[in-house]
Amino acid sequence: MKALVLILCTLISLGSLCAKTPLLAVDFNAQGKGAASPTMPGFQPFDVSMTEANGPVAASFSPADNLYPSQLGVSVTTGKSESDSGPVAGRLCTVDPSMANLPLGALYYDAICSLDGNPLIVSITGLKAGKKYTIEFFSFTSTRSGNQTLTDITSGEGGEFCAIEWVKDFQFSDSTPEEEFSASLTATADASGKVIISISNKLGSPLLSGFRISEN
Ligand SMILES: [Ca+2]
Repeated sequence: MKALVLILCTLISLGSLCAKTPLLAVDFNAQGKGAASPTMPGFQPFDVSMTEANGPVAASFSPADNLYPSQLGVSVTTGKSESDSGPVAGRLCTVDPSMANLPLGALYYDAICSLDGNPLIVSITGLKAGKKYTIEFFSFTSTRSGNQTLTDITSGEGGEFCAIEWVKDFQFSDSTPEEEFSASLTATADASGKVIISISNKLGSPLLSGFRISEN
């Protein structure tokens, strides 16, 4: 009986680990023409101008964990490194109305985009040095198909990677899984508490609708 209770407790604690509250969830919102989509509940807005801007564009956010002493910084640019100054902009994304059936469907109405076809470089600062994090990325637009690879380049070299692939005229239904247009990878923060992710798209310029980051 004791052993059974022990096993149950272990399973419950493992389950709660998996369901950890994200440290930060960001919804990129295109601002400037027409109406930007509402911010997905549970996410914080990162407003991006529809006008072309040289990166990095940056914003800071309060982490959902008071053990973090400072704000988390998020910056996005295009090129090969976080300090490159390629052009980025917010873009409204046309989505199938049935996408609203997805639990995170509201994320996909706009995105931050690379305008020159080079990879989007996303850096997140204010993390714990040497700590592992899981980052979930969300991307979709029905104006064009995408085949994106997301690579951890925190160390300066290509580390762990994941992929998001979509077809522009995909019809959504109640049974479309949430993870259909998302992918996640594990990244370890460097000595300064930073992770850097590179997003490339075989079918055109890469885009990112939003992301969530959680401690492992
Ligand atoms: Ca948005």
